[in-house]
Amino acid sequence: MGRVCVILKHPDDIYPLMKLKIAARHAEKQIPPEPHWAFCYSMLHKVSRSFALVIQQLPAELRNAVCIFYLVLRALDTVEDDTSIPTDVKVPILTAFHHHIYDCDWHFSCGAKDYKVLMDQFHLVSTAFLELGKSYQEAIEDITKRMGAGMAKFICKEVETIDDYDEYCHYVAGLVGLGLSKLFHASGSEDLASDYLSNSMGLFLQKTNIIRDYLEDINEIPKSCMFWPREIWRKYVNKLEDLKYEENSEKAVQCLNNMVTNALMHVEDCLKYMAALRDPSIFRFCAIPQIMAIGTLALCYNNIEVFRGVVKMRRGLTAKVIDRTKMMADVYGAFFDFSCLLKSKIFWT
Ligand code: IN0
Repeated sequence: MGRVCVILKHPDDIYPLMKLKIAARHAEKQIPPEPHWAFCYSMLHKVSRSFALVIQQLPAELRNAVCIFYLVLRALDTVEDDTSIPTDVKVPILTAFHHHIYDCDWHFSCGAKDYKVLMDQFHLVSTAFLELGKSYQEAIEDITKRMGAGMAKFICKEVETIDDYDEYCHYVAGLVGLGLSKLFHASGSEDLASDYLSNSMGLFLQKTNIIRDYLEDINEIPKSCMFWPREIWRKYVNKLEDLKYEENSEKAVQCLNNMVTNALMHVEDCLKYMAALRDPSIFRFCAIPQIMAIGTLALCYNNIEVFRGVVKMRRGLTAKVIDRTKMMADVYGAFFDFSCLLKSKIFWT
């Protein structure tokens, strides 16, 4: 469907879409004057788009810490994802990344497009990192260390069991939750959340990405790692790639629904985590990605298109979520609505 058709079908998307566009333009004008901070914020806008807007609304000190945390994680991710780096080169970079962030002379060229620029200019991220308060630096260092070690452990390792799946997601996303909770606490705005609930926040987002990105990941050349656990897909097919073939459509959708059901187990923890937040801007920062995730899961459920192309929430709906998420009642409302949509797609036999 073309863009105009989508808008004609959803005319009430227009107002939030325009509001988002204006907010994005305003945010891009607010880039700080110091060159290293200017680089970090313009990079943030390039790699995260709408999410950058929500970061921008955080209180100043916390905003800087989250911006740097986000870029450090993206850089770590770029190293992990670059299949052209031999394992014996990659592992020491991943495991020593928490030292590299303190070293303004360190750099390693890899990745492509915006990510290549991020890696080539990484000294600007380090310069900004060194200006953060000690407690922010320590939280970022600790998570970078644990995540790098976890990524190194999972290089070339198949995700066999559901426990492996939870462990991998812990390293790449659960730890982000633990780190953010520490940053929120360090800013003085929030109580320190439990590690368990913080981890669930990350797992819910990451599992949604892994489900949505099946086709992109399986078609990647050279072959990239796959994160759907064998313990789930082996009930439906012999090889994970068999899910994309038309003759296996019925099995593929059953497997997909099993994956979605697994991700939904984290919802209760996520709602508990968000209900405990006090600062309205921190609340929005956490709630918007979570609502996008439950929306994406509802869209993916029972949907063969996951194995045929890209399944994504329409831009207008994303704009609406950003515009309308203000307090916990909005989160409960959105989770309720998307759960009803998902329930309507269950085939009762
Ligand atoms: C994130 C998370 C994120 C935000 C808020 C609270 C969180 C608590 C626990 C874990 C993660 C939390 O949100 C972003 C959202 C994002 O980047 N959205 C993209 C869309 C996309 O598809 O890439 C956008 O452009 O809007 C997120 O996905 N991750 C992330 C990374 C770093 C930080 Cl500091 C926060 C990535 C991931 C892997 C899910 C943790």
